[in-house]
Amino acid sequence: MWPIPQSWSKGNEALRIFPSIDIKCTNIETTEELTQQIFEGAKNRFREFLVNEKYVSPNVHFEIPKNPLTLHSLTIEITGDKSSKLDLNTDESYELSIPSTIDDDKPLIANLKASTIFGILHGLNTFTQLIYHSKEKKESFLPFAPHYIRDYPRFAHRGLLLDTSRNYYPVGDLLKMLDVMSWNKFNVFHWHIVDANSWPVKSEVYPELSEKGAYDPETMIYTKEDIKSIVEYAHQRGIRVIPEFDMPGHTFAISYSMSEIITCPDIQPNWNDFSASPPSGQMNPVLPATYEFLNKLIPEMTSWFPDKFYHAGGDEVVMNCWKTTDSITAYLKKHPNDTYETLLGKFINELHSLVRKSGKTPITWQEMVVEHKLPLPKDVIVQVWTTEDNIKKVTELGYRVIAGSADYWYLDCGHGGWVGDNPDGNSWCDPFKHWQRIYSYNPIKGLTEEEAKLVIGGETLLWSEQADPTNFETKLWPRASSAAEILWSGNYDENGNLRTTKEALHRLNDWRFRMVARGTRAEPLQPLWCVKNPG
Ligand code: CP6
Repeated sequence: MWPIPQSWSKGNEALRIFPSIDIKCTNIETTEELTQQIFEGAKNRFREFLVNEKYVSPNVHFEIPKNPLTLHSLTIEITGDKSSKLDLNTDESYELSIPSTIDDDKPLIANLKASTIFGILHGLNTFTQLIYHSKEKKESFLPFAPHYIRDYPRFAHRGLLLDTSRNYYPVGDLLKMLDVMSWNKFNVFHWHIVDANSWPVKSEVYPELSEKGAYDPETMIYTKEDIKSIVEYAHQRGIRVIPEFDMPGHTFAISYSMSEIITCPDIQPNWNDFSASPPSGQMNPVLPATYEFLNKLIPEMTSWFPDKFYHAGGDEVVMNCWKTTDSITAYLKKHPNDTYETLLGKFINELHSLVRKSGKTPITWQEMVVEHKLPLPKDVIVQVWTTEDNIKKVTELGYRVIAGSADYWYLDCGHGGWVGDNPDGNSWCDPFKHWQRIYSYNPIKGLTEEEAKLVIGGETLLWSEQADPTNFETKLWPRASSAAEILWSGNYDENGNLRTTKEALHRLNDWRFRMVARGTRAEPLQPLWCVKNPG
């Protein structure tokens, strides 16, 4: 079972379960129409698992009684908010009970209750993990009944970042990733959709951005319709899509169509003096044309993504880029009260105010408040990506935090350097973050109770310099599952003991094989021998 429920009691009976099991939600008619659609979809997927999964575990064994009882039906009830609204405050808790004894000749009925449809989705996903196929009997069973599970997330924001700029991913690959995310109870897809290398978004206000800046303007793009279908698919699975349009750094790709607003573009071979990753290029904060661009682009992009959060970027701004730009030097001569830092503040405030005007909350990378010390309003959410101590720094400043330190939760590390001229091939976030290290990350380590309340959750991240559809599933799974359990179940169990990799290993092996059975190219943690012969 992964991620492990907050509270789970189980027994020793094995019940039979058939794909024809009766599933009904007693009060579905009282819910919003879209909620009903989400329920229908979830029910169909649940039944598909019953029909197709036939998962035989290499390490979970159970005995089948001579005359096993059959689970007759699953009764579901939505007890609270009947809407399909999904945001940071959505109640995702659920209660699942599967009895194993009956009075008289009454049928066995399992019960799933949740405040919202999204709790129901989590409960159904948990339920699928209780089912194991028997090779001998060629039937599916629910071992270890009776089950009583009461479950809720430790953190409200449980995200996965994927970068679709360094390498392109077709829509179908993203949809498949959303499925696996939902099984792992992730609820945020942080879509790092554009960056310096390519601009795959087909804007209708500025079509030239992707016509000139996408790897292929016809085939390697995301249209408004693509985005809509991805957002809807995610919502059906309890996942919010938060787009990131990273600015003012990481914007070289804009220069393919609007070179006038990008400073120090692609200066070779010294790109490293001007940006953190090649090609260099930053938006010019002193030009009216830059602000005109923001004023047209941001409202369009915010209108395509319904979520109330919007990531406005803000990482790795390199002042040397602006310092070597003539128009900026000239501007500062004319405006002696301004500095490079006040120009950065002006740019970010302008960008964030456009985000707020669209009714959304801006998210920024940590640099804007930690390194550049911009006095941003406290509604801004800050994503910390360098060392852990920055989480404390940012909460002390009073901001809400998304945690995901590079030396724990970066899934791209350990692949060697991707800049071709680096002879030893290392990159600074090496080594590879194995699942145990990812599992050891505590987003609220060393924080006071008050500070910890500001940590809304975390994200594990896959930057795509060396990932694309051929290998990203293997890079994601099952290591992202490690982060998913920390975010859902928390670092401590219900008795207050630190969760251990020793306890987790058995479950994660089982979960990895189940994901593989579902068609996910999740990589092995051990030789099969070790899985079958746990120490
Ligand atoms: N791209 C963007 C990146 C990284 C960041 N932002 C990054 C930096 C260091 C490492 C890995 C990734 N590739 N836009 C930092 C948030 Cl080790």
